[in-house]
Amino acid sequence: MLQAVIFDVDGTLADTEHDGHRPAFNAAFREAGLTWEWDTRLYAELLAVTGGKERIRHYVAKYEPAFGARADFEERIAALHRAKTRYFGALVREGGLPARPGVVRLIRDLGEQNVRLAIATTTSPENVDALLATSLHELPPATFEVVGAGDIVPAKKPAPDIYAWVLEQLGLPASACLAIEDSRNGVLAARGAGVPVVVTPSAYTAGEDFTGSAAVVSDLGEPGAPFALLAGDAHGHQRWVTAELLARWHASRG
Ligand code: XBP
Ligand code: MG
Repeated sequence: MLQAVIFDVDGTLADTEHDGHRPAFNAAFREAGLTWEWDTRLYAELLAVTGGKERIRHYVAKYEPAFGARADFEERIAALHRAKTRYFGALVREGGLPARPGVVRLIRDLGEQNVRLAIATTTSPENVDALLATSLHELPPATFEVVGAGDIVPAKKPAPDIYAWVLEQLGLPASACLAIEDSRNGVLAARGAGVPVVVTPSAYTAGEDFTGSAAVVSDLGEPGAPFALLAGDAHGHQRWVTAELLARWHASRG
């Protein structure tokens, strides 16, 4: 039986990367006097690495090796990331990152069906708080019983560690849970921990390989704005994701 649903944040609860994280990184670089500019094409490539500090380190290793050789490199990364988190929070509070279609409706439905709710994300806890307070303000406080975020585990997605941590906090086996993710890295993390997963691809992840997922839908859908089924079986259900449809996908996982 489905006892808990574990949500990813970036790309899943809201489309945060293009108009949120990416400009926040660029603003932090400018503030530090750096001329680095992550455009859409470059950011799509850099998203292969999850976690902001990890993403900056990866960029430096590939494109700015001289910066990586500085003695104060790790402190500079930490400072850049602190600034980036500050800019991201400000962008979220400006209100430009709405919840994706169906997110609020589905979370309410799951709560009414007494399905437990959790978060498993690589993003920083401050970013989760900012999104919950703005884009998801319609949800009551403490909607998510467990929030696994940021550096709480050292190895970020696609490693399964954040899912393993959340399962431990929930006190549930992986087989009692279902994850909702938007990326291949997220699918690999959930499946690596044994958690079945449904995918709602986002702008940057559309076209990725979601092998191993129970279903892929364009978004969670709303009555009047149905999802497109991209992989899997809708089991004759109406084309918006409900607690009932998640339970069907959970029961039919391979
Ligand atoms: C999301 C991410 C995050 C954000 C940046 O991946 O990769 O790292 O882009 O967040 P997922 P921080 O949705 O798979 O969890 O800068 O706070 O690390
Ligand atoms: Mg994601």
